[in-house]
Amino acid sequence: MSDSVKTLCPYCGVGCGLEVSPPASSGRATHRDSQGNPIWKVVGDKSHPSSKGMVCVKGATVTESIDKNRLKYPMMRDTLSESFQQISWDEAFNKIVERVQNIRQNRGDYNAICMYGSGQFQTEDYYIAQKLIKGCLGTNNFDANSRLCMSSAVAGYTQSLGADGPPCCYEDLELTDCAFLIGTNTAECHPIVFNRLRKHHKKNRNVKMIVVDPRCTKTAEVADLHLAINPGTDIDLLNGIAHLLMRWGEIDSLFIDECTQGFSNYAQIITDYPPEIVAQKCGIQISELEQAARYWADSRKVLSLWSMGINQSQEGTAKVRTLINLHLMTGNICKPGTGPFSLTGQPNAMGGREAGGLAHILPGYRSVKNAQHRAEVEKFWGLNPGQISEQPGRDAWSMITGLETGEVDLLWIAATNPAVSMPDLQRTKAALLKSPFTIYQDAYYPTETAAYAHLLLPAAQWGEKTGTMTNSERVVTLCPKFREPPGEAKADWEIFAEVGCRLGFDNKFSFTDPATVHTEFVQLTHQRPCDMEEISHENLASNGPMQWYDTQKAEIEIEENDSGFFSSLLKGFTKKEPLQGKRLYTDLRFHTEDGRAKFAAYHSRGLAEPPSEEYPFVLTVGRLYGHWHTQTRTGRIEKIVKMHPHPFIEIHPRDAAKLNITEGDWVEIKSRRGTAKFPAKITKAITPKTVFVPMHWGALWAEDAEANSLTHSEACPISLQPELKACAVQLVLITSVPEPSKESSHQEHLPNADLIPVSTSNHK
Ligand SMILES: Nc1nc2c(c(=O)[nH]1)N[C@H]1C(S)=C(S)[C@@H](COP(=O)(O)OP(=O)(O)OC[C@H]3O[C@@H](n4cnc5c(=O)[nH]c(N)nc54)[C@H](O)[C@@H]3O)O[C@H]1N2
Ligand SMILES: Nc1nc2c(c(=O)[nH]1)N[C@H]1C(S)=C(S)[C@@H](COP(=O)(O)OP(=O)(O)OC[C@H]3O[C@@H](n4cnc5c(=O)[nH]c(N)nc54)[C@H](O)[C@@H]3O)O[C@H]1N2
Ligand code: SF4
Ligand SMILES: [Mo]
Repeated sequence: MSDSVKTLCPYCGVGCGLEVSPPASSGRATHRDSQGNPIWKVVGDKSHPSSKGMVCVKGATVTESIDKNRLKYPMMRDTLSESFQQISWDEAFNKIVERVQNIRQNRGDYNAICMYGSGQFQTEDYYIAQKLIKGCLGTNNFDANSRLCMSSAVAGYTQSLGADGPPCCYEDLELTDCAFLIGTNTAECHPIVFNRLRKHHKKNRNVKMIVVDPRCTKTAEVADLHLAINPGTDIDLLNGIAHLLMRWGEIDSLFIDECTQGFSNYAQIITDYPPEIVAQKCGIQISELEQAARYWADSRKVLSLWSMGINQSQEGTAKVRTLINLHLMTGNICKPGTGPFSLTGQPNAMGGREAGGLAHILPGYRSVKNAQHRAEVEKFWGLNPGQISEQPGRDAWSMITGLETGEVDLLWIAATNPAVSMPDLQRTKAALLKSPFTIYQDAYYPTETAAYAHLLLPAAQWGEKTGTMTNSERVVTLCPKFREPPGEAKADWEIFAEVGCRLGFDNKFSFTDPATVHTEFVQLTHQRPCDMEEISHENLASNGPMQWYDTQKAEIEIEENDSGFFSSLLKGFTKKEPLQGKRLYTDLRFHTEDGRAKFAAYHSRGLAEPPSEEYPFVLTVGRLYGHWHTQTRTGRIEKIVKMHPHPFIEIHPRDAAKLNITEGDWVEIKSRRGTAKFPAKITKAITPKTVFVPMHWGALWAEDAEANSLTHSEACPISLQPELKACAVQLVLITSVPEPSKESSHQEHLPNADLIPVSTSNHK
């Protein structure tokens, strides 16, 4: 495979290495996709440290989608009811510049301009977008779909440990003796992380796996203990475990005294969580709760994994911090095989955080609210002091409300499909319809969001541009360009840079290639917690993937490993289990002012929209193994479509019986905001009084199966992450079966129209 290219899978945050080779490279017949395009070959990259050659079905089939239904040329229309007309890039850039300058003229500043980006950007794309929007335009109105995904983890790490950044690494999956998986369906959503953990679990009988999830997922099926808690009761559970550990004296007093602050308030809070009350609130047995606490108590190395069941909540930050509390209380942090480990959703949401890709942060894990941080970035970018605003910009949802109130004049959406993935879709779509000017920069056409765009910009995607991505364990991988983009598609960063130049900032965007963009970005990480000093395109190309860690602390850990203070705190961890730069905080000092990690004292608040008499069920929304989000790629891959041919609703047999619903019956599901229809899948895998639907079917892929027509926008007040995991719904059996029937293939919905009709009345 000499002509093969090593790269990273462009799907999930596990960040598996792939080796891609041209369609006709091996002398065998060229495989073609259903549209006749030759398919590039993909295998796992055995040399990638994170995945060691493993891939899941998504990585293995990714190239089957890259030539289908691509957006190839800039397209423009004046109003949403017109058809798009192809235009040149020159016209497209002129149009953007004219709009931006008009806004500045009318409003006096650029605060009516918003960019909504994505964890599917490469770091170079993210960085240039920050420089343009936050630097040159002086507005912090850049947010990404990570707001819907990882922002509670970001807030939790930052508040508890002093900085963002998962402290663990994947090797910990093979070193732990108790894996605590909460709000994560790792088997389906982070399959290769799960493979690594599961192998270790199977091989070592003493290793325990606890799964906390209202559904008995593929992950929960193999756990030693599955706690099927009621949605939204995680804080009760975590405080309940802490209560028992405290009662049993199973806490690490030395670690608490030497390395943390705020324990007494927390200790006070957890007195309110005795097992009788907690078990009842969570809907589990007292014995199950005790068993979970027992596993924590008996394990030397507890590793927690979490994702959306924790983050997507009105108390997302509190959930994250309460989970971190347990680690601090038991000293299960800073050591191999232990720690709180968030599983990142998208392939480069981590790089986005490093590059400052949310409305309240700046590159290098800096904060827009911190005057020194702003000054450092202003100086580096050659801007006047005060040019970067001290106000956090609009988060994703407030871009939508800004359209409602007329405060947003231009919305630039790139690499995300909000007309499917945002909460409260009817409201989202109505707001998008009001937008004076929407730019939509995507790799595919059509997508649901294209229906709301005035200007479509064709983006080069994975494999068509060179850039870097960072996975959940802080490993940075170079993703080289291995083919030409279709038509006139351009890399996202090039589009942003060209707009910057045409707005008169040409001296700030005179990059010749993505390697120089990366080099500039890395300088902004210097001496920051995410210092990437040694990482460059050149080094990545010659050394392979590289992990960042705290370069300043790496030395201390080795020198002081054996001193009295450290060895007693480290409780018998010796050089046999060396502390390496692979983990953060191995010197037991955190990025807080006094170096101590902070306990948080939170009571549980439960769901933002609890079930009621009228809406008696809790709806939860999540993912299936084969599909990726809004299906722009996976909906076009035969094998995956066969695997998951249509949407469905999971209902517990007891609830189904009460409503006379039998397997395959069509059910209308209704919330305070909208309705949708699904065939019923009756299964004990779901907790009674809770129902589940997948998030993957937007308006182009099925009729009336949009999960987010039901969800609400209530968010965590700290992270501003919406509670996409739960809302109150009612179920009604549909007696006359709607056409097309549930057997209908997705092909009937496969979008091909030149103009997507804009429907304002999808849901009555
Ligand atoms: N196959 C596939 N993999 C993916 C993706 C994909 O689209 N498809 N997307 C990627 C992205 S961006 C993300 S963010 C991740 C998401 O990865 P996950 O978070 O693992 O996936 P979800 O299915 O969204 O939700 C996880 C679980 O949370 C549970 N849950 C719901 N409410 C609660 C609660 O109140 N408490 C607890 N403890 N659990 C609850 C749900 O039942 C569900 O099983 O997956 C990534 N990987
Ligand atoms: N109810 C509910 N809603 C949810 C969730 C949930 O669990 N429940 N999960 C939330 C989460 S965690 C996430 S991450 C979001 C995901 O939601 P979205 O971000 O809307 O989903 P994707 O389908 O991944 O959209 C990515 C888009 O980027 C395009 N694209 C791919 N590569 C490139 C590129 O290089 N450049 C450009 N310009 N475009 C590119 C793709 O064609 C696609 O249209 O959904 C959120 N919404
Ligand atoms: S686990 Fe994630 S990164 Fe790995 S192949 Fe599957 S989708 Fe890609
Ligand atoms: Mo995500």
